[in-house]
Amino acid sequence: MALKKTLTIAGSDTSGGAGMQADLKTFQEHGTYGMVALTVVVTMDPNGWTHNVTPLPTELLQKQIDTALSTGIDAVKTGMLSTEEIIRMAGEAIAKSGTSNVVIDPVMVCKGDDEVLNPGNTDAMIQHLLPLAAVTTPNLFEAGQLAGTGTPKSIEEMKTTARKIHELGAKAVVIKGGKALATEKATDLFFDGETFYLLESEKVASTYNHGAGCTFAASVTANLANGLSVKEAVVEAKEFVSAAIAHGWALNDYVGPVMHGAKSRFGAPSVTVTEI
Ligand code: PXL
Repeated sequence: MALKKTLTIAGSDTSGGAGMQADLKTFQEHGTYGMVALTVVVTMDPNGWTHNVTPLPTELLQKQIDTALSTGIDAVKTGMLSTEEIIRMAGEAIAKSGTSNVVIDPVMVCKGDDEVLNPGNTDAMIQHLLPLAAVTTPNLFEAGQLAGTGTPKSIEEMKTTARKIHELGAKAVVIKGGKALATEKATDLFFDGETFYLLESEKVASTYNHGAGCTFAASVTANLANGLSVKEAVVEAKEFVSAAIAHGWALNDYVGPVMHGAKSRFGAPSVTVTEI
């Protein structure tokens, strides 16, 4: 039986919760065939868990991209890209792939580290990636950086920000407010270019949510590969990641990854979708 082929162009989170590890686990859970073109390897200092980002040679990234694209892919997502050159290469790869199932997760920082990887990356993502995006999935900080508006703090500000990101070329935008907004529910905003929707689930007390962003975007990617509409894809992704967060766990004293396989094992919390 042929499976839908999903590619992530992303970094390796050696601790296994985020990055391409999250993507592959999530692709698997959605019944798609996962492939990786690896950009960087993130390692952690065992004493204190400071992140170190080691880039791979760009020729090696190109070889991986060529390998994966030669199989013919059904959907692609981007994660941590780290330099302007890599962002440009990712854009070229996506254009060459011929698929319109493109999810751009505009990763700018790792959780816990608030240093933006490289300030020039934001402009490069705007130039090379957003115009190709079927969906882009920024968190509040990333959305504010892309739109040039500063971090949105309310649903109204998220709507303005989403509209700006749509004008930059992304066909649809999900701004992940999650539990960070001062709302009762964990709230994300979905804009399909015409209509705004609130996606809401119960807030979860757990702080073990490492990898949630990657897991959400990878779910959307797999869902698009499987033929869901963009709206269906993001709603299921919110269910999938809500279950994963609800069952987050402590890997060690420093990091608590989400449980990528939670939805199939335990079911998912309900998500409400409201047009606003
Ligand atoms: O969650 C953002 C992220 C993306 N990709 C890689 C990471 C992280 C954060 O740790 O390590 C490879």
